[in-house]
Amino acid sequence: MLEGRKRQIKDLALKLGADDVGFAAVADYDSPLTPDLHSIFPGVKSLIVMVFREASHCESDNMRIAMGGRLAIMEFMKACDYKLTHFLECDCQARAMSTPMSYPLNISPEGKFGLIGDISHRHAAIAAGLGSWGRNNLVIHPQFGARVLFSTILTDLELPPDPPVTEVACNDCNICVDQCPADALEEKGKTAQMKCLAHSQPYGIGGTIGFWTRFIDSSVEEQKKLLRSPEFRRLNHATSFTLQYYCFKCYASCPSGRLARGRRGDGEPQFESEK
Ligand code: B12
Ligand code: SF4
Ligand code: SF4
Repeated sequence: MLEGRKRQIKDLALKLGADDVGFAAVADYDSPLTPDLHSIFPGVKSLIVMVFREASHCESDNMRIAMGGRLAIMEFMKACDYKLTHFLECDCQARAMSTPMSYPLNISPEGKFGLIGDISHRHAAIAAGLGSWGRNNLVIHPQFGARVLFSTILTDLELPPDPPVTEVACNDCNICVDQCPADALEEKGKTAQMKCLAHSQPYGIGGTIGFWTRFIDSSVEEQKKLLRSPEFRRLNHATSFTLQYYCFKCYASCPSGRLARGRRGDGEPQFESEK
């Protein structure tokens, strides 16, 4: 009965367009820095994690192309989240909650000003048997590699969990570390978040605070110039369209999954060297 439900949910997620889906019991979600899931959803029993592969726009040096593609996948992921929660509530008589794939974030001090999500999709993906940690601190899917995004749905349905991935997909080639323009991956197992942030989101909150601080300290003539500067235009653009990433290097340069085609189970080799 429970296996049948799980099969139905999995089929729907794949039919909607997810590249893979995994299931975890709430007890297996082990993310020390993020809130207890019961504080979000009392009675939560299972996590359903969907995987979405990102296409090659993330390799482009043109950040409007890279970010435009990211915005498209994010929109699509949100629609899949909506449809799956709707199915769980209407067809399975369960309670279900979708969770933000990245934003909104808790921007108060206890959320480290937006550096800690209300749920960690990487830890959810690990619990749901969808990958292993890479040197880039991203979760690498056994078939599709690091270039995947995750979304997580919480439900009070008890669903049989998937076994964890035991093989490590990262081959320690160090490409991600060498490619990081901010030297944010020097320490194994820890991203230097502020270094990454300054580089990957120069027109985020840090850039905005920096701009307005300089603005306040400037003369009226300098202020007029600042308001016409490319910097202000970029800040305004970023605010209008949501946060913009200016770096995808550790994600796009990772060779894992580069050759994978199709959906899970097709058995494609993971690394170029395995071909
Ligand atoms: C805040 C945030 C950021 C912050 C902070 C990142 C961070 N290191 O935590 C900044 C802005 C720096 C950032 C950058 C990026 N992000 Co981001 N980010 C998030 C967000 C919203 C919350 C993450 C969070 O809560 N972190 C705090 C806690 C959970 O992390 P932690 O417990 O300290 O665990 C860290 C380490 O301890 C380590 N770790 C934990 N256990 C273990 C065990 C082993 C063996 C190892 C090696 C490491 C390890 O992993 C974590 C990484 O630092 C998530 C979405 C979400 N809600 O999950 C996306 C998310 C993590 N980001 C993502 C991506 C893709 C990126 C970027 C590539 C940017 C881009 N252009 O897309 C970079 C990659 C940076 C990097 N290499 O670490 C994806 C990752 C997908 C994947 N395949 O893993 C996510 C999951 C979004 C999504 N919905 O898919 N991000
Ligand atoms: S997103 Fe860019 S700056 Fe941040 S860790 Fe990855 S390569 Fe470094
Ligand atoms: S680029 Fe190499 S070292 Fe970095 S995560 Fe990918 S396989 Fe591992």
